[in-house]
Amino acid sequence: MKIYPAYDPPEYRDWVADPDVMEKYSARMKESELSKSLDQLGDSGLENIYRGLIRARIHDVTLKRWVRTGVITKAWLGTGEEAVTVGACHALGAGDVVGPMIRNAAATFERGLPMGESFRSYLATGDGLTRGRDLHFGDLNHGVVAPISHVGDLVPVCAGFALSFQLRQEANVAITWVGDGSTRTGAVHEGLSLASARKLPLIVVVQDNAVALGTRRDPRLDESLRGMADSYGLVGLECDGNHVIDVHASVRKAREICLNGDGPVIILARTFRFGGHATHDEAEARAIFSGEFFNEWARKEPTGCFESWLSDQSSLGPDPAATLARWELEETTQVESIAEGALASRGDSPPDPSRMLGDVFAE
Ligand SMILES: Cc1ncc(C[n+]2csc(CCOP(=O)(O)OP(=O)(O)O)c2C)c(N)n1
Ligand SMILES: [Mg+2]
Repeated sequence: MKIYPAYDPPEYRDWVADPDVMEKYSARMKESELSKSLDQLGDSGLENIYRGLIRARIHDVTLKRWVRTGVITKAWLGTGEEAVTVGACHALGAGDVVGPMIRNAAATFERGLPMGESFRSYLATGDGLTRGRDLHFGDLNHGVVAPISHVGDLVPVCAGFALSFQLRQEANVAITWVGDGSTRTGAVHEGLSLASARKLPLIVVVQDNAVALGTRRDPRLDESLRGMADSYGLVGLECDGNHVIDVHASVRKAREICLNGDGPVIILARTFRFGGHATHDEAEARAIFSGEFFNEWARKEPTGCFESWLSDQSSLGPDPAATLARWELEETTQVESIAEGALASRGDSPPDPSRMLGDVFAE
């Protein structure tokens, strides 16, 4: 993968696949659930996942470039956590519903919503889904619930979607992501309590990056997160959030459990986000952990590791590196063109003040 020194974390700059990390990464592919995922995905599924990881990265690189060049003031990026979003989305069925957090933005375009909607929302253009009012966009036509700001609140919302699937006897699941810190909110507890009592087809991915804003996770929370599924009497799975096929396998399995009537499922995914809460607090986020901690997570960079594993697969033809480079270039060119289109909208389609109060619901 191409490195963008001006925008990528400094630990990525001289990134090369670490033999120890890759040995474990490849060994995991032979585990039964991961093998099942590989069989199900086939060559085209693996290509799509790779392209999805690249899309997620370039989407974020674009936003960071816009922040650095003064186009927008800040952005909420998922740098380092791409696999936990992309792997999950590629394990879903057509009628499933996703409730992403704002840093799982890739879930919107991996579920078919045009990526330009993300850029238009950031740029507040009048032709975007929120017509320039907000960057918390979603579209139920694509099964994407808007990633609202209130952390944890999408758990009860997605439990509601899961309840509707159950009542209508539709073979779909609802999935949402929640941070380790946000698992402590009342909303998460209420959503999980309802989902557990009604055995709803709900998957909650606990995206555990060991930090909530400027607060490091208390070691006691480590055990508590592991025990979460038990405490609700649910099935709990764990996965390496940086291993895109491990994430895929866990979500695929969780989906089977849910569709069998044995949901909900909580998946604990360990990962790490470079760059902190958002682009404005990178320096503060760096002060929370040691340099070695950042280096350790950089070695497990999800796109590079998957690319390195793919480059050893004979199915990519006689020159896997050239095939991967072509896929990366195609995706990058596409994202750049979408970004250009969104920037043009900023001039062509400013928000219309007369429509600002439309689509607002209140009681
Ligand atoms: C209900 C609510 N409380 C507080 C906040 C402010 N806030 C935004 S992100 C965040 C920390 C979230 O940490 P975590 O859930 O671990 O997610 P991470 O950012 O680490 O992925 C907080 C407290 C909020 N957005 N919503
Ligand atoms: Mg966290």
